[in-house]
Amino acid sequence: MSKKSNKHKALPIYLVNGPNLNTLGTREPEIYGSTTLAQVEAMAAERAASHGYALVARQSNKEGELVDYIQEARTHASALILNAAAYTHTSVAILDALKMLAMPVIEVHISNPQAREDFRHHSYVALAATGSVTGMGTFGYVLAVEAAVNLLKTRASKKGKSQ
Ligand code: CA2
Repeated sequence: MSKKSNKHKALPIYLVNGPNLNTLGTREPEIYGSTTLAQVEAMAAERAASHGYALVARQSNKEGELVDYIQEARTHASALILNAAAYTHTSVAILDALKMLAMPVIEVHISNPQAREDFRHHSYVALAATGSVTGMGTFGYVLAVEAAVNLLKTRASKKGKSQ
């Protein structure tokens, strides 16, 4: 009979994308590039795996469903990477859900919202995020994985020192 390993397995990194990002790579390539969401998720999963983390990818066009995914992350994830898309600029519900998380939260935007229309300059997500990656194109998701892993390592070593 095979013995079960007691070795602690890290919870996955959650990658959550908001409205319209399911059509990534198919329109406005001058702003958002030509990489599809499936390719973005694969790139992020590959980078997470290189650090020993699984990646769970979710996308929804519905605000309430995004809140559900954030709540799911609370118990099932070690870190959250979030591009809330247009809800970034409008959703107090997403902000309230994010405030319940005690883990690294990385806000991602493919474009640089600060260089665009005024209504994109305010981010509710930023009020609860650990940090943001913006304006780096879809490679920003890979940078976000690096940032999440780095924060997790720093938190783990701080925890180890205090024990
Ligand atoms: O730059 C980003 O990643 C954004 O979160 C994208 C949102 C926009 O409302 C934010 O201000 C910045 C828009 C996503 C729309 O999805 C598209 C998908 C494919 C092509 C064009 C838009």
